[in-house]
Amino acid sequence: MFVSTDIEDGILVITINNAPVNALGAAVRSGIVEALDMVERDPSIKAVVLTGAGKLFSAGADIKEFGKTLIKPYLPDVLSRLENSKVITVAAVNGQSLGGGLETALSCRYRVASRWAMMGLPEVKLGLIPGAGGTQRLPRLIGIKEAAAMITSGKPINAMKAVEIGLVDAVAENDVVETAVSFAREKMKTQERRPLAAIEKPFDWDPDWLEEYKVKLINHSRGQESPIRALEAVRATGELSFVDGLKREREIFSDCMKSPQRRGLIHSFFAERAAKKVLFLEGSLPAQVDTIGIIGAGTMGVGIAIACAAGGFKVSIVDSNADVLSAGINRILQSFQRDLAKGRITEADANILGSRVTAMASIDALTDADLIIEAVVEKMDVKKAVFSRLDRIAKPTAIFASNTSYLNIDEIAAATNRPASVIGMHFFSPANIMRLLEIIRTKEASHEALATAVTVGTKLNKINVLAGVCDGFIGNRILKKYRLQADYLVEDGAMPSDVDRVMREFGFAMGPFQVSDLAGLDIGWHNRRREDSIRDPRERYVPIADKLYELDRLGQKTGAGWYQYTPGDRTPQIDPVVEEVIRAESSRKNITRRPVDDTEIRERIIFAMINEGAKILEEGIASRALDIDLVLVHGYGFPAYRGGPMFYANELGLEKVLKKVQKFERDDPFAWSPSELLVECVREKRDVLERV
Ligand code: T1G
Repeated sequence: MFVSTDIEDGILVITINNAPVNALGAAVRSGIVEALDMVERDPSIKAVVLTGAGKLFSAGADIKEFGKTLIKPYLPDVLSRLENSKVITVAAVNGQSLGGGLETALSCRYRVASRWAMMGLPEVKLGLIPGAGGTQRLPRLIGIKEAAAMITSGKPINAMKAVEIGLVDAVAENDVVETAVSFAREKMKTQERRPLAAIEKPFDWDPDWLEEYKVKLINHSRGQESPIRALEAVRATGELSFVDGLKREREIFSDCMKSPQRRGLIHSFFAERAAKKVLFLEGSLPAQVDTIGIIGAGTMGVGIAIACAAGGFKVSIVDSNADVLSAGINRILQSFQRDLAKGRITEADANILGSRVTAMASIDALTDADLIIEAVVEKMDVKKAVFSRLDRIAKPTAIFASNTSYLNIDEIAAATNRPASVIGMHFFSPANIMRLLEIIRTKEASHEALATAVTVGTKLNKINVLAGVCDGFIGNRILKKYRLQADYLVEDGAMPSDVDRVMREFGFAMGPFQVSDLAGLDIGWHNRRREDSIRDPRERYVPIADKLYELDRLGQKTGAGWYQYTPGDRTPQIDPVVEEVIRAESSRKNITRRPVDDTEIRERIIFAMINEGAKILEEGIASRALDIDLVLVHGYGFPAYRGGPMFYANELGLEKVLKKVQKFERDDPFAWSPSELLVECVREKRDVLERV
């Protein structure tokens, strides 16, 4: 039974009951139609209350149906029936009401929400637009400005905001269904509201505003089409009748459904959920973690502390430098105050969060910690010293995690007497914002230790990705290949601004040289010096960045790096000095600079990422291709609508990718040795880059 009905004194209560998220699959749609047929047949029914079973109202259309032949009744037709019901209809929004779920609520004449209900139209995040009347009904209810913001951002709003803008009529203090039933009884006595379909156009219709909004949207969307297409559908509310507007919405929806961006974003959606299931850890019990110790009150330590406190843990943050520790604690408390000021948390929440964090001057105080995360300087000897000391003072059951972004954690584990309890938890800065967490599976790591890290990561609302030990794990290892190709392209004939532009057009927020100027050229310089002793002599080395570093051009923080900057303005400006350094370097290496077109820039960078990802997969550093996609999308700005490098390779065609890799290999055999897995997939005509 996917839809249950219950008649209470003339009120028909329809409950959507399709675990886990009340998705509006074919059976649910048929169930709603059968319930509405009851209204037609039974004159004793005077009103309808529609709600969801469990904690959600409905998560909308069944995403698993996408790309398959749709089964009748189609959702837009079901909702038209609901909207034109001859009795009053009230949605009792008992929880999250998203996509088609909110469109269903909009097709009811009234809406009553529970205090914790969230309402949104996240379709654009799936590469789609609302396809069951949302772009036509919502603007008619709350106006184009509020509606455009909800529809093009895909962000949900809470019940208080929903009341404020008129999306819901009341917020239930107690049981939302009971409140909705009483609300329906009241409305039965009065002249009921007209259906939204009967409203000619939004009350604040303003085509000029829409044009201005569209420009901002295009600048913000980084090549993602769905927000712009959704705005086209919103525009129809002022230019077309409701019926024609629905047709326009359906046309645009169908276009988006066919788009590669929809495939990429749906892949990203399901990949994120697949990451919650670490198959080899199923059945492994995590350790009980109440207190988390964090060593190092620098940027990473502070971010991790904020995330852990927000995740409900007691946090002991340690730094031997009193000034650093004091500054760190202040930054943590200021973060909670900022959330309070923005209305994200209450005063009570801020106090609770603050009370969870304790500052300590010495790691000797971490005797109660169940999990200890070190975020000290990226030097192996320092980390080893910290861990061997921890070994002596921590609980025998305590689990140790290093936040290192590239050091060998097997080596760190060997410095302790508990290697099975030593893992990596690589957070991404800012650690309280970035959702990605690389959990590093060391050789000796126990399943309990890994399961503990996954459980803690989940409580921190992180996207957990398991990675094996190698230089850079998954993300930084691929990033290194990305950076190398960017440097090679500049030495061959492109300019940094060409490479950055092509990467932005591909969908990255910034290109590699802009990123370098933001992070600081000193970061890259120290990384290269660390690698000097281990760099393979066959690796082509480009010293242009070193030359800029030696000129004290560290990027935005010094007003000049790969670009120059006007004080107070972060806009990168091409600098002739840099172009001169680049030309001199090419000449010193007897490289005859040549025109490098956009296709070569894009393919050399993206295919280098794909090839390295395939090697990471074949080596077992990542266990699934989707894990690599998640790391690049959530840690390195790879456009989600491309799905990630591995999904993108499948979309391009693996044979095409391999052919290009082999072409580039002729110029640089070391940089472009093809992944054996990629070769195998092409040989076996597999269309998905995956280990079998
Ligand atoms: N359809 C099918 N399965 C869904 C689903 C959906 N809409 N939403 C979630 N699931 C699955 C998910 O894959 C996972 O499955 C399980 O439910 C729990 O999900 C016509 C066309 C609702 C906030 O974009 O945002 O309506 O891995 O782990 O963390 O205009 O799920 O267990 O097998 O995410 O508690 C628009 C998407 C659809 C909402 C709950 N709606 N879902 O989060 O659980 S398009 C959305 C979410 C549409 C209309 C258009 C979240 C959630 P499994 P979960 P959660």
